[in-house]
Amino acid sequence: MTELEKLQQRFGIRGLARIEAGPGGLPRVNVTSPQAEGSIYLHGALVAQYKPVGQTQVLFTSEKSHFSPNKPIRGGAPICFPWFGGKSGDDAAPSHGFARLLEWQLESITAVADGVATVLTLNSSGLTKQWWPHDFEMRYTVVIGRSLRMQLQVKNIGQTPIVFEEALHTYFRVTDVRQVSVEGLEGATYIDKADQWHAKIEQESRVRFTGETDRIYLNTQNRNVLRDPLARRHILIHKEHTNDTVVWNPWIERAKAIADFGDDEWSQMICIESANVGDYAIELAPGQSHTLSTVIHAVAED
Ligand code: TA6
Repeated sequence: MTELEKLQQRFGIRGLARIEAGPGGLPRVNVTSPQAEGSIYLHGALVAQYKPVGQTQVLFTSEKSHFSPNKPIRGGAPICFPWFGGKSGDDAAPSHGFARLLEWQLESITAVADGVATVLTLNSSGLTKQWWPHDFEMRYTVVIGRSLRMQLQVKNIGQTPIVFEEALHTYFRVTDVRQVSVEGLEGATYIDKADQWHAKIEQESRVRFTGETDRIYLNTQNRNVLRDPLARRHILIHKEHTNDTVVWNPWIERAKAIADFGDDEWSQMICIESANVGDYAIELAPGQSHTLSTVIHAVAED
């Protein structure tokens, strides 16, 4: 029996959840529930697809994405941990940390009231300690149902405090990014990485996109609304225990420079990321835990 067959035998749920090989042979959990379908790769615990019944795909994954053990999948909801962006003082370290590069362990798949819950774990190891010399346990719960619920718990199982950054770097699929808007950011201070990292204050109740956008909105706990009028849909993004919201679109020139991103794909996506970065990085004493939570709810408009 292959490893995949063993996983299917142990965790598969007839008619609800199946473990199969995705592109590159990467194992993934395929969920088909009465309310929605979706897929989660063990590689990086990457939620790649989420599609409520009767609606179109909510998440974006690049046609050019790698599907290989030592590269991140481009799209879905990558987990950034234990740093966001580049690692300070270490140019050789992988962008956005190592959690999205490693294979997570499947702990359980269960039918729950609001869908199908998949739990994956990642614990510190000799490999992770090459990059980050701390002892931790991570537990990631993904519920695919009327909403997409993603909860990332980090526990400090070491003897000294740890400080880490984290984000669910979610790529939303949109009809045309030039026609969408994002609400819930008005009044927040943001770092504009596309404009020399200048600090600015968001003036718009509905943020629109007209060029490369790379912003870290600081100390904002608001619900966001992504409106996609051409898709006759809006998406509610609730978040708990996260203080920052990152909004990113590479636009035309940056898209061309990203090898695992199609030159024309920039118009089909927007990243709205629930994060704790910089001054809002998380500090845990030995034995302490923290859970970042994001709930995505797609609302079709008649
Ligand atoms: O979240 C926005 C960002 O930090 C951008 O600066 C850009 O680097 C993006 O993430 C993608 O990063 P990646 O390492 O996945 O190519």
